Amino acid sequence: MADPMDPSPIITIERHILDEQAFHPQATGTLTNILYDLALAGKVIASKTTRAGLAEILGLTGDTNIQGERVMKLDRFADLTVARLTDHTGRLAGLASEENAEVIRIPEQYPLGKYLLVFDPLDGSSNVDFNMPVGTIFGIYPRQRDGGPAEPDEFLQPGRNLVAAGYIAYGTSTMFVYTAGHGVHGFTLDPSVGEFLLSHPNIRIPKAKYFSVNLGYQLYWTPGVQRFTEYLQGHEGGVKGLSLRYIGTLVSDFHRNLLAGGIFYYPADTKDPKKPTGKLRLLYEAGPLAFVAEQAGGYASDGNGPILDIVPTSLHQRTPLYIGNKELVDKVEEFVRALDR
Ligand code: P6P
Repeated sequence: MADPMDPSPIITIERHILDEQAFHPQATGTLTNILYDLALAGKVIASKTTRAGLAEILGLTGDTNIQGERVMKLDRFADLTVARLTDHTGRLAGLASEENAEVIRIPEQYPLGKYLLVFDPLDGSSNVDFNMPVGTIFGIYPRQRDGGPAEPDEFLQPGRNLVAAGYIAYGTSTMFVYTAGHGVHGFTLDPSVGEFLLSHPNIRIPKAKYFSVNLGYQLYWTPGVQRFTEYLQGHEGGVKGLSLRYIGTLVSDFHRNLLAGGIFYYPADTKDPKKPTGKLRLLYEAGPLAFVAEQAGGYASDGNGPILDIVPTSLHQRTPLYIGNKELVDKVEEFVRALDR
């Protein structure tokens, strides 16, 4: 008879990685601690996103970021929160953020570490004013050089080099989802104890139920992508029974498709000079989520080949993104090869 006083196994992020220690023989605990730093940042950001309407941090700062996007107050708060909770620990040699044109350097008074952090501090921030879900995306790379602060070129690594990646989804609950190369694991924040607890071990993407795309731009897609969209809608031998779900926050659309099965895509836009290679950024959006997708049995492509094989040429480079069930992502590559070449 189980002891009623014995709590069910409470598995935190730290305990989970320690339990997985066998997979990480080289682990010195640094990676664990970076994930823990990010989990703390997530709790701090969540404390604001759940009260955004009250905390007078709605609205715009009046600034514009490198993307040419108007910076929301919560964007700036999230960006500073991640940077301040990770820049002094001696675990990182530099950071790259969607909100900062240049690499964020480690302040001189702090030691340098052996990892690089890339992140989108508040993905979907334009939705904050409408009480829609938002998220934080992160990726952790190994340094390519020893000594001295990380220079921009050290960040231009293919996603295949990622040692860990994941996201924090600020929705009806706050979830921390990560992979360190041995499966994908989800933790849900228990506000009563202020800790992320394992709730979704070994996530594997199930059979597709959804497709997620902004059909408002359909006229501007290539013939191959238009044909793929018709295929998803069941035309001419296409897939039957998929539902369209689109929130307009990459993290939320990806998270639903990861847990329920489906594909998200944001194609290149042949008519918008701002989006000739799509809207989403390779280094700190598509790359980290592609690592998660592949670790969960899915796949991510730019329409021609794996996102994880693309070597970035600039920090804020954009890419078309097709991510989710492998059989659906393979299909869009087939239509692009047949109709767009
Ligand atoms: P659209 C949010 O602004 C974002 O960067 C992603 O989170 C989201 O998937 C996409 O843009 C939505 O873009 O053009 O459909 O509004």
